[in-house]
Amino acid sequence: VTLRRELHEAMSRGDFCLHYQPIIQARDGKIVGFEALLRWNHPTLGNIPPSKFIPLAEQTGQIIPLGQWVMARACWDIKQLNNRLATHYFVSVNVSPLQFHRKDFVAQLQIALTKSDLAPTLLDVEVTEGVLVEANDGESQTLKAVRSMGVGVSIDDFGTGYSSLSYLRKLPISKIKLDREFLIDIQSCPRSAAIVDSIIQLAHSLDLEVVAEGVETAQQHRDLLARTCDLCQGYLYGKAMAPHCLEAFILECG
Ligand code: G
Ligand code: G
Ligand code: MN
Ligand code: NA
Repeated sequence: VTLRRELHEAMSRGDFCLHYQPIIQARDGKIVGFEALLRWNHPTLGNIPPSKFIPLAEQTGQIIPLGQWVMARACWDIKQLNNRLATHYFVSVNVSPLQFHRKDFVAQLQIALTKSDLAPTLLDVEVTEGVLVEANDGESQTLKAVRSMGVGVSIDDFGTGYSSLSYLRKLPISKIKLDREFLIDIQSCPRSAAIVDSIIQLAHSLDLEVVAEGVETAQQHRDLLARTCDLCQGYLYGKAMAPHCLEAFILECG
């Protein structure tokens, strides 16, 4: 049986779960939110990475029910965490272009928020640049509707996909997520450092927050802080973890 055919059973079998990776404030290292990352724990094959199964789910259309489940579950989990700890962490949820392009996307967001009772300002949706570069009138309207609900919009993998920046001017974005690629040699390569600098300045001049992804070393953290990066995410602070591990992690790392 191919993985593609198993996706459907996997959902009803309850193979999928969400893990959460901390996002911290660069200036004080405090946790401010989490990115929800989908995991497929297959009964015989073990963990199957999202890079393998997300494309399959997109080909089969399973990404729609799966994406709706992710959205609802992520809002629910973070609301429960915030209730237990009296905190206001946000959750950032990856959205496939196929989900975003559906006309019921905004309604699905609303359902997830209503069922979980999570404040809309504590939800971000992550979309890739492709969605924004190619946005037509309908999609601009969707973005506006999302933002007017109070939900944030982050650009994932910023800087890797397209060179067009005109959408930044036209569309109501709230954060950009600087791709890991630019951090890898920020110390040794003046060109990478210059790109990071420029992206952060561009973002700030447009009132956007910057999240640096894939921060692995204390030196990278210092370099980002010196460049006034707002938020950071990466193995330096914590890997994605199961919801039941979050409370202990937070109490330990604040
Ligand atoms: O940590 P990681 O291997 O989980 O993530 C790999 C890729 O899978 C990332 O590009 C991430 O955006 C994507 N991804 C993870 N979870 C989801 C999800 O719930 N929905 C979608 N569409 N993509 C996801
Ligand atoms: O594409 P997206 O940014 O949504 O996916 C995040 C991916 O980056 C996940 O696969 C996650 O496991 C991975 N990731 C998160 N932090 C780090 C890090 O510090 N180093 C590396 N190499 N990967 C990371
Ligand atoms: Mn992401
Ligand atoms: Na990313």
